[in-house]
Amino acid sequence: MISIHKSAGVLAALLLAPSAWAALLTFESTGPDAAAITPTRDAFRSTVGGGSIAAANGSFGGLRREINWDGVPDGRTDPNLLPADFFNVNSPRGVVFSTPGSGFLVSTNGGAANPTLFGFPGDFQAFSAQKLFTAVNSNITDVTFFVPGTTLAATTSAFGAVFVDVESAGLSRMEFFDDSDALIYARDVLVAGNQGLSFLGAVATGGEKISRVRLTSGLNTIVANGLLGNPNDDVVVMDDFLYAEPSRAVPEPSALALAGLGLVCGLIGRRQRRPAG
Ligand SMILES: [Ca+2]
Ligand SMILES: [Ca+2]
Ligand SMILES: [Ca+2]
Repeated sequence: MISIHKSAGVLAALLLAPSAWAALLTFESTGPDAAAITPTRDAFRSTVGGGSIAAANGSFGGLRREINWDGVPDGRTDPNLLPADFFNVNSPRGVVFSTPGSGFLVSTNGGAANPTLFGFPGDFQAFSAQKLFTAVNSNITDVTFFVPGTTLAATTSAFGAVFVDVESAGLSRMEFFDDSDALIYARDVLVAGNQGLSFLGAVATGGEKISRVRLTSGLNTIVANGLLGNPNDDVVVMDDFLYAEPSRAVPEPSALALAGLGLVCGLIGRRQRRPAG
């Protein structure tokens, strides 16, 4: 099942003047294997800048980034926690994670052709072989954006992710917040069935700036390898993250107009002196 369409964020419409944001273009699909969602992933890639082979730090032509977790070294994979800032420090890609839980885990391949991902042999498969990602002791992962390798706050214009083993409707979702922390997009992840894969991505088409992405992955939690937070609810983990290149949050044009010409020139000068990310 594949669909691409415009989706207004209904909740945000209740909170914001409709003119504050227009619409975001949704890319979503689900199915039993990687082939089922790859066309949608590819359409999302094309819309956000294209490319299929990553350069250093998951960069595609300076237009977008990806994280597939597969290159995370053994010392930072299950049972060891992944540092929240790994993808802005160790491999600078402009994202830092946070969670109400106790950290993050990347699964290990353990040298096996078909590793038992997170210790659950019948639940997960990789979209990109072999590693997956999850929060620990929580179903919430927040993603915030930085100019890659710096502490300068940034925003993105698009984000997408692969979800693994979504079996219950309404429990897994993706939400975007702007730099005022206002909700500008929310959508549930499509159900894939046991061990299936789901892709959900959205692209801002009206200049919306995404400052934070909240990923809710099921209702269960992974406490440790092979150990769930409760025996009953849907456990969901994630694979590839894809997003437009984070760029520095800058004042609105109207604010710039109020500033002196000298200040504007100063900003441009500083921007030009910063090395390319
Ligand atoms: Ca399952
Ligand atoms: Ca992977
Ligand atoms: Ca599940």
